[in-house]
Amino acid sequence: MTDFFKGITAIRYEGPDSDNEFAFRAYNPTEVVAGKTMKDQLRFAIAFWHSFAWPGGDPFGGQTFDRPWFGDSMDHAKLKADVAFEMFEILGAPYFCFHDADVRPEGRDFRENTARLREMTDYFQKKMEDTGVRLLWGTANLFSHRRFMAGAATNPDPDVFAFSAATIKTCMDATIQLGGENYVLWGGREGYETLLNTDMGRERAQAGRMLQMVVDYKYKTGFEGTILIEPKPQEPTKHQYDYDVATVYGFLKDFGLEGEVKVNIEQGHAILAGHSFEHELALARELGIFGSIDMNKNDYQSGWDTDQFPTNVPEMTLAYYEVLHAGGFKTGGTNFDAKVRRQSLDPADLILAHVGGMDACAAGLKAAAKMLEDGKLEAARSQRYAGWETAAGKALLQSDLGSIAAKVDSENINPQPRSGRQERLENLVNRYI
Ligand code: XUL
Ligand code: CO
Repeated sequence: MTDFFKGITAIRYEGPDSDNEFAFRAYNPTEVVAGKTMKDQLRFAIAFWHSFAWPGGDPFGGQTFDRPWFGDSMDHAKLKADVAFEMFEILGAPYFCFHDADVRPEGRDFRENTARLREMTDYFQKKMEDTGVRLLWGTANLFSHRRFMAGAATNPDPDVFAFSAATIKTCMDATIQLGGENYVLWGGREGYETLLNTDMGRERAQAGRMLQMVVDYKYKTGFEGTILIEPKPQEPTKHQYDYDVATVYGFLKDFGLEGEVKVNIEQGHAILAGHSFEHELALARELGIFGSIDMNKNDYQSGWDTDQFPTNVPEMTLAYYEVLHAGGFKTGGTNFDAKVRRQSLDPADLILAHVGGMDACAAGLKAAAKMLEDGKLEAARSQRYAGWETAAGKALLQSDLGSIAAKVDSENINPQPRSGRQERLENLVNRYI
């Protein structure tokens, strides 16, 4: 045991009336909601990078956190892992997620990076066996080091493509060794700053080829998890090739991979793309590529990726409504890709940020389940489209412009506008929260 979280004991469910800051009010892991326990519905995961690797910097200042594991040695990396697993246990979090660069110090070259990642993977494996905590997904950090400044797969330099492919292989190997349920590819710097120096067609083709290699390696190794792409519109590059769910689907179709790869949708990225989170979730469901979620919220005024913990229950309700609507998570889950603010220095801040996030998600899930079970929202939606269920409505889609014109003329079809009832539906949703 380290003494980082000294005095903080395991967080338990105490119900909505509890006055204890260190207790869950909504998240009751064993309570059944929509046919499964909340633990199995929500499948919470802790993001290693934000909670343990991020130093607290912003564009105007550097490190604010003073963590005993900040340093470049393998001993520091192991202390970081020790503290992380202590936090997973305090929170009762069933999963975690990591990038290679979060868990091992940067080496001199690929060989040293790989040796260090292997050593840390073995260290993690032992901890996972001891605690029962599992890996939701692994991924490669192909964006922080300066070698990736012009992209990884989309880099103009083939050596960077090679280094990236080799690194992805090692991260997939680590994910497989740890029984990971998914492997994630977030585009990082796969995009461009200016067309003046960019061959967009070539870069997209390189990214498509890299993705095909990832899928091939999945089959070669027998990895049973899901390959996920995480869309994001800007930040770091001005034009990202994986802008949003629709763009990723077009990309997958282009390279024939729409049956092989799904999406990990992040709330903050949806907002940056000018969408609501539920729009992205619903579209992924309709396209058959819904996989997993990164759960945070973005500030609605500041316009960059602030990665804050979710606290807004009405937003969570609409999000988990879409998750339930999609049939719930299969290999996916709820990964807190969220960081405490740079002034939140205390170990307790780290714990309580997650407690609040888990409670907000749980409250949203419960409201969403009530809404789905009650069926009023779906009934209203069905009623709005009822005309398409009639024989005439169905026949229309099999017809052609000439026949339709003749029919509209002969039957004097003269549509009368009907209310969309938006406010009534918004009022209805609030009744479940
Ligand atoms: C970046 C982001 C990443 C991915 C994993 O905005 O969300 O942390 O989730 O690389
Ligand atoms: Co993310």
